[in-house]
Amino acid sequence: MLRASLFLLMLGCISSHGLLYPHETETRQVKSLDGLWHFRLDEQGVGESERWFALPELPEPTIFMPVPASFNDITQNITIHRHIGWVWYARDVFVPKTAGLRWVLRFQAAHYESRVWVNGQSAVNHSGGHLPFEGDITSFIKDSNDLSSKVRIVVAVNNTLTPRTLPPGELHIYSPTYRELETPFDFFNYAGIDRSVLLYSTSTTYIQDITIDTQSIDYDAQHTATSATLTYSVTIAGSNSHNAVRVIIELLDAEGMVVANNTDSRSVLIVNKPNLWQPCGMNHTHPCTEHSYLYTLQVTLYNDASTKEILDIYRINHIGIRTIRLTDSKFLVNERPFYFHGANAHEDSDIRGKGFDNVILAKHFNLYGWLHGNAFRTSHYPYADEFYHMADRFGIAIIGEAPAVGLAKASYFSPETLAHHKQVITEMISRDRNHPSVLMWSLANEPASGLPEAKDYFSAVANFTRPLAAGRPITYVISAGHNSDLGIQFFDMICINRYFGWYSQFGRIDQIPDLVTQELAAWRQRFPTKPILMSEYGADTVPGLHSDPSMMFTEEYQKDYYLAYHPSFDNVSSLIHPTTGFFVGELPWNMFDFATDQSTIRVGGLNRKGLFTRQRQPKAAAFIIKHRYEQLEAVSTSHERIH
Ligand code: BDP
Repeated sequence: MLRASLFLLMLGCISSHGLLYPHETETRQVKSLDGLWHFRLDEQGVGESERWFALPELPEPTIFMPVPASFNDITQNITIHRHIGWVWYARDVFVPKTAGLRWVLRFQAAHYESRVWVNGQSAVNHSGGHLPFEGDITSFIKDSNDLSSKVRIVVAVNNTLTPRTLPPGELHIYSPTYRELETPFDFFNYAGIDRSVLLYSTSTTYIQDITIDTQSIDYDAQHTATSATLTYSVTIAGSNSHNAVRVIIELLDAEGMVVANNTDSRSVLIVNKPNLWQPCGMNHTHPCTEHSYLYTLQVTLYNDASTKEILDIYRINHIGIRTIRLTDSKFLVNERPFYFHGANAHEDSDIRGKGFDNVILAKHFNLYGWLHGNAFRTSHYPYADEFYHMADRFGIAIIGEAPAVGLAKASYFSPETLAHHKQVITEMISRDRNHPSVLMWSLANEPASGLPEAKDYFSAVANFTRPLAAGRPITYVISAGHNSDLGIQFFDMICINRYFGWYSQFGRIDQIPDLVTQELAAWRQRFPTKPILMSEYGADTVPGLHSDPSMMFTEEYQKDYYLAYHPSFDNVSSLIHPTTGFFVGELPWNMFDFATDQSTIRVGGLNRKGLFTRQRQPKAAAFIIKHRYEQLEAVSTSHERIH
């Protein structure tokens, strides 16, 4: 209860409502606005002063631009590829004006600064590249008897990053024709409307937000779950929300049978003999090609106690009953040790850039199934919602990461950045907290955490996030040394990225085992009560390049590199050594090759540390990792209750 009320208190300060996924139901229509939009660059940055948002058409030259997609790689035009600044999108749509309905225009994400006009009037603005935003556009919709009832949507998006954005960046203007955006992170700054645009309707009194958590699970002596207690809260908003509305909350099992219900907007649901959500790829759970057990939460809003007139229905079809608990040395899911073995990823693919695509989504999960990979970090920003829906279904664990990558300088740890960091953490948790697959929040990647400024900054980030964390441990991912990091003391887990034999000890596979062993031992010594995860390790590999003995960049080197790390992991694994181990997982960098800025270390503008190419074909090391994960799945875990 204390946690819930703190959560509401925080929401009072920073608005994050309206992040429920736009599902279609009996009372809600969803209209996709994906497709080809009119598009143009605004190289002089004059669009707003020239009021392009109010014109019947964008001024020429325009081209067709697919939505969703990053705009950078769609054409052969290098100016579009490397454009920094404003771009404009426009399209028309017909929306029926219907009494009692509100229409909401929803952007699943646009990178980075967005301004949206509807019929020439400002409708919504947003700052941040990886989370949804929306605006109620009902007042802009004309009567359908009016033959000019079309709705014109114009969007301006600016990809310029600054020392105050997340991720940060710095624009250098060297001459009128030479501008560069310095990006202190290792992926291409793809931009545009890179996730779907939706129009959805709700009644004017509507379900605005739902939170649900597993509070506890009871077990019998065989560790079979006998009952579970879920806490939930439903927020109602709109015209009639303060009057006599009635809400019915029902939990449906996979067959659609109601297994628990309640009529309070904030209370508990008790489920007898629950089927637990399990992460895949453990000896006691299912393979990553099969599904976890999911319930559906159905919330029905009636206009009064007589329950005659339904105002709104909303369903969350990915409710998983499970608990998470950390001990000094283990990551427990449903009170049994969980071991993260998957690979990090990026939202990145040919032509689309960071553009969301169901083809890439389905392939992503098929390849994790093939690899026996049971986890990924949403490095280095929150991914499209659909990734979380799929992860819930397959039981793939997600470490949800905030877009705070590249906090590389003292000046970036500013009060303005901290305020924005809190905003994106609030938006991320509000959007993702109901997904059982999200097992941990990572609040930054490789910040300069050895700088004195980092200490207070991360203390503030941890204090802010802890009451919102919805039962998940919090962490950030560390590149600093075990004796220099100043911030992780405030967090729950140690996640380290290490590149022995790649960014140091070039070509010296033989040096890797001792260095990894020493590194893990040193962190353990400093933080004896925090489990440790290897959150990145990897080597660039050009597919088809071979050598024996293995040399850097060859497929053989990538294989040898991974094989050299694993014995040191196994020596301290919490799975293999239940009483002495403290190491809870390994995430290679990266699952797929991905685009970066051009540089001398990025052949063809790609980071080539993928186990798979950018086209999703395996390199030799993918088979090494697959074999290892098959073996890890065979390690059985104790079902004794662990204290
Ligand atoms: C790590 C970063 C990751 C990079 C990787 C690399 O967390 O974003 O892509 O190094 O250099 O330090 O491959």
